[in-house]
Amino acid sequence: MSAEKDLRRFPADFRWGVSTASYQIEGAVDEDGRGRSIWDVFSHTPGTIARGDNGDVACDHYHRFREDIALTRDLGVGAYRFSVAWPRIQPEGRGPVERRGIDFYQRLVDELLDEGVEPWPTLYHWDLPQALEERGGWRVRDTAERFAEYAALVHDALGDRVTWWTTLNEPYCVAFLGHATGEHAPGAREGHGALAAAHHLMVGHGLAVRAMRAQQRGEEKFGITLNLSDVTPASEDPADLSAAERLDLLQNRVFTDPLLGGTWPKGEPEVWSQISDFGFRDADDLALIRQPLDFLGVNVYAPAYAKYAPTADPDPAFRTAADIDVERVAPAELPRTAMGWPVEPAAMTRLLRRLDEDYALPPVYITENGAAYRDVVDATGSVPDPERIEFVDAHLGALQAAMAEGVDVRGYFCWSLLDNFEWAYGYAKRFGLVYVDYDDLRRIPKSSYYWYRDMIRAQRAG
Ligand code: PNW
Repeated sequence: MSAEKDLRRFPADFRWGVSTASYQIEGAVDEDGRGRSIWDVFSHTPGTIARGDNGDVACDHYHRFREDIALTRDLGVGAYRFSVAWPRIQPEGRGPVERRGIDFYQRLVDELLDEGVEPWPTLYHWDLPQALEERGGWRVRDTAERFAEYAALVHDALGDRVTWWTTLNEPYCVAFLGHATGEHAPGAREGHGALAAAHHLMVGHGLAVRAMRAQQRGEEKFGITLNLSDVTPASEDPADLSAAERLDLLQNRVFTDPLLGGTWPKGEPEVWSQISDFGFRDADDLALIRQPLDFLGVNVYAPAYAKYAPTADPDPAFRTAADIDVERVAPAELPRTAMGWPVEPAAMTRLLRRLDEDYALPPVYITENGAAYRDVVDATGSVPDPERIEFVDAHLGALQAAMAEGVDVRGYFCWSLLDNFEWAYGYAKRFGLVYVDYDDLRRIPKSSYYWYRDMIRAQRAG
């Protein structure tokens, strides 16, 4: 597998990285003045997370970040994507700054720079201060304003040594999993709340980019990360074709049309008016959302196949994303990860091609791609994970195919450096290149870690 001639070749300046997120790895939830986030509250609510797990300790990265950065350095990646926990910086989501929170991220960034790894912070990877949730959270515009203030605070503290700034991670998940299906914090199932959240997240992004650009000191880059899926109709049946359009609209175009195309989301007009009598009209907001982007982060996991499946008994109060008469299906022959997600690398090529056709794209970075498998430590103390190697390798091949067609992809970040708190699935799902033993928090690099390292090294070898 790792004979050098078989390794894939990428441009010399292609950026290699790994990704993590604050609530999934940090732990230390009560330390150094950190306020509570919606994920603390949600994960401590019985019935929300598999096995009753929570992020109180997680990987204890808050105390072990030097060890984790050493692993990142030895992996040979040029970049480390992490997120900043808003409630460490502003425990109440507004007002006074917690200096110790700023200090932690300054130490983290300094350590990364000392080890020759470029820091790629994301300002929001889902841990909203609970105090803001209690004032309406992303359903209200005030949260977008507060987000921009917080972004400016972090940018002011780190802008002298950080070049790459990402505002939001996956506003789709925040809006729809958080407010429509209720699988994620704050666990709401309230129809229009999800669309209100989608709108305010994008407004918050626009305000934050504007605020950070106003403070810009040097060669800085501003972007956003979206989770996008290639959507295929389950059949040629017109009902499935329009089901696929609706799913594409909700999963992708709600965000890509305004952010990249500068238009409100397009799609079947009657469906759109059905699911959105909220917002999506104001021309000033559209201009705000459509800030020029220096890069687009795309998180790619699984393809979507859409089949028309009328909701038997639609709840009029819950007529939204979760309820658009679409069933997600996938061809039975596709392999599945431990998440049950179908694996189809070619879908990544289709997705990137489609984005490139529809929009004038800024440079694209794959900011997450990876898979959960049932990893175990074997008798020799190693963790063989050939399926993950195959998954990543095949997706790199799909990326090369898109690049060969002219899509401007500049980098790839594997999700994740470490096994971590996988949201509603808790610690049961392992996405890491490094195995974490949750009894003693020992880190054990999996075979995919060594494979990824060798692949990156071979690129350097020229
Ligand atoms: C992303 N979905 O989450 C996140 O950015 C990571 O924090 C997470 O650990 C990773 O992917 C793996 O799940 C997603 O249901 C969660 O469509 C759910 C979905 C997509 C992405």
